[in-house]
Amino acid sequence: MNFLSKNKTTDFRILILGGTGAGKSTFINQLANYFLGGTLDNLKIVIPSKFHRKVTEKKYKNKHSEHAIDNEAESQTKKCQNYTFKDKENPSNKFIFIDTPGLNDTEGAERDDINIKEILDLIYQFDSLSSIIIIANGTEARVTSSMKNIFNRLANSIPDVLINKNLILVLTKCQRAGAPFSIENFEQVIAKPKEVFYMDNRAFCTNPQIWEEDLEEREMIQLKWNISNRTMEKILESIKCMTATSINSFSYMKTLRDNIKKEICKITQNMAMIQKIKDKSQEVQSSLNEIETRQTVFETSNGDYTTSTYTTSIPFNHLKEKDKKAQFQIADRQHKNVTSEIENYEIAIEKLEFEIRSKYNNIQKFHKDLHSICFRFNVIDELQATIENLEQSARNITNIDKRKKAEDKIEILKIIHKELSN
Ligand SMILES: Nc1nc2c(ncn2[C@@H]2O[C@H](COP(=O)(O)OP(=O)(O)OP(=O)(O)O)[C@@H](O)[C@H]2O)c(=O)[nH]1
Ligand SMILES: [Mg+2]
Repeated sequence: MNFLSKNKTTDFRILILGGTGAGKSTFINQLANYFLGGTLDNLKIVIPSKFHRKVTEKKYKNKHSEHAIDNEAESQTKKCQNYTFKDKENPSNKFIFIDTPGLNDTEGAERDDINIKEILDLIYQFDSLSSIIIIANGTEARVTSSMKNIFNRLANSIPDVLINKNLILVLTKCQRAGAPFSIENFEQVIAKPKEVFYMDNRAFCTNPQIWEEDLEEREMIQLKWNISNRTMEKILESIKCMTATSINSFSYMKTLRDNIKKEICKITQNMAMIQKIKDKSQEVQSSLNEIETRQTVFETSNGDYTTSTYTTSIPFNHLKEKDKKAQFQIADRQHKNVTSEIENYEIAIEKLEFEIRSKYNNIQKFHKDLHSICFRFNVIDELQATIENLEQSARNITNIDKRKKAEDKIEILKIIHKELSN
């Protein structure tokens, strides 16, 4: 079933997501065999793995970013990578699958942040995205925390329309009958997929020496191979039926997100500036107290200055009358200068506070706009996550000054978080 006019060329861009080791890269190998006419005796390898260490297709050589092929605990795919295949029915159409690194792996949260950023930077470069395929291990009953983690963090940056209408779930390492994976749980925790497919891409995951020699084993692998190919065909049909979501909504989301970031950054700067001004103002205030004390008032017959009972380190009573008057005038001048300095500080603080108010209003407005495109987006949760990350990093800073600076920033962000939560 071809829903597209033969004359029109279309690029289908499909983002593959999933936890570490779910089978994303293996899925792409299976896909490559579907497109390139691979067979069990002539496997096409575009991404190397434990049993197939060499890429057989010239076009895909040096493309992959697999590392530590023998270490299953570590994410093997290190970078996002596009794999482009021509549509069998209409070769001017292209399917561009994007393999991504698995998140929440043994390399820690910072690595995940880099991966999330990389995935987002990549999709923001496209003009449209046709589908998101989530690959999950069908033998696991529930959505893993890594899956939840990836999805929640990415879904904040993906328009609802793409998740509601163009999400495909592929369960690997299993077959439809008896797969323990709970779709209900997936729908509750992640989202309702448009379609669910099952496959066991075992040809890439077992030692070929064994099934080459063992007839029964080979029959079983062949059967799974055929099912995988038919499933691929259905997946591609499903993708073709999906309307691509224009990247305009992505770039608009990105603009709004960047705007929020800028406003938070400006508020942070203004708050830091206010603190500095307050410190300075306090210093000046204490010098004002000192001047006021010194501005001890003299009373004279002509009444242009008055006397006080106060005595300072300057022994006023021993000064000549004209010197007393000079002292008074110096103190008086200083008093005026310092008072106006304090007033200027107050004006500056007021101006900065006014700016902060308007930044908070802007954030609310951007947040509302973002929320209408992506209901999962929540600036408060994101800020909370940023604060937690910063707190974790701050704990590892050994330099006292740098640590204090980081802690001050965290305090400011906490204030912003509180303000936005109200
Ligand atoms: N039996 C079986 N094993 C699979 C299947 N898909 C993947 N595997 C195995 O699962 C492990 C991980 O597969 P990958 O394809 O590298 O997983 P990935 O999602 O790309 O992992 P990262 O790149 O590390 O995030 C490998 O040992 C594969 O051989 C499948 O459908 N059936
Ligand atoms: Mg991989």
